[in-house]
Amino acid sequence: MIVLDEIERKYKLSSDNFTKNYVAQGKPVIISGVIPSWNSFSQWSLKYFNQLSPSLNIYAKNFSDKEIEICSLTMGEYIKLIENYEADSLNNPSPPYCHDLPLFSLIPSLIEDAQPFPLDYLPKWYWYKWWRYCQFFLGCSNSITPLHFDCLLTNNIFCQIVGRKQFTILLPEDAKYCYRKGWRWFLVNPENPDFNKYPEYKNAKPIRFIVNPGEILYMPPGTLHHVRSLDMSISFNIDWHTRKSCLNAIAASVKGMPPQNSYYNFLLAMGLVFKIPSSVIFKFYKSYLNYVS
Ligand SMILES: O=C(O)CCC(=O)C(=O)O
Ligand SMILES: [Fe+2]
Repeated sequence: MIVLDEIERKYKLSSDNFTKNYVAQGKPVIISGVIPSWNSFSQWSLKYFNQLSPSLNIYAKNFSDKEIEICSLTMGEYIKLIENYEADSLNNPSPPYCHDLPLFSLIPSLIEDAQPFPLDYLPKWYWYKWWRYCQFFLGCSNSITPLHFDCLLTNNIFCQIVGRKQFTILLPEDAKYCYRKGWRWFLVNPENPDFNKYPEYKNAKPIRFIVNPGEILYMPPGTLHHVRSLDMSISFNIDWHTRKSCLNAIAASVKGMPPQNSYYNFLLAMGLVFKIPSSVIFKFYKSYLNYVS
């Protein structure tokens, strides 16, 4: 049974409250009242990105049952595909999904549009050039990210700037009912579960809600999520560890985490646990941001 809207919503949550009642408890929450004061909230659109950087080379993904296919194109070409699809979705193919793009590093003028970023939600280690850890998601309505968890078992602060997204999430303890494929993907489609093929999914407790423009979603490590864009959408996230989540993630190396992921978690532990500054660690971590696991 799907539980609708079984997620807490808080207005301008303080960092103490966030840390004590959500991060420490492994509890998701939607936070409003932060993004609406950012320039991005009133200014970002695909047209705006196109004006800033029409010839920027980007990549986009097609998710199929078997694999993730990656294509490369320019921002200008991509935006044209989206505009055509949004204008007439019957006669234009669904564009690929621009997923996990480090756009703050590619177009640095966007950084000032996401201020004041709530840095006090994050460990201090991330404060220096925090935006380098962010990944963008640009896509047309009906873009879908299939069910998965974030591969380093990080916390996720997900910022929805333009358009709405429907999330179906499951807490980590329900992973065993969702038919895992590899390390991070799951075979069940929570929007239309095939109970004949995946009978155990009947035991799972999916939670479904909409994240509106201007809202932040916090997901604890290991939260399974399936995401559907309800509109043309612009979002970005920051995946981050606490000392505790980082050590838990390293412990997961013996539970099938791919060695490359363990390497990135080891780097983050060097920072969060052994206090090596992020200016040193980032050089080695950077390749993670183009890594499709
Ligand atoms: O917005 C999406 O489509 C996917 C988001 C996601 O998977 C994430 O932030 O980890
Ligand atoms: Fe994710």
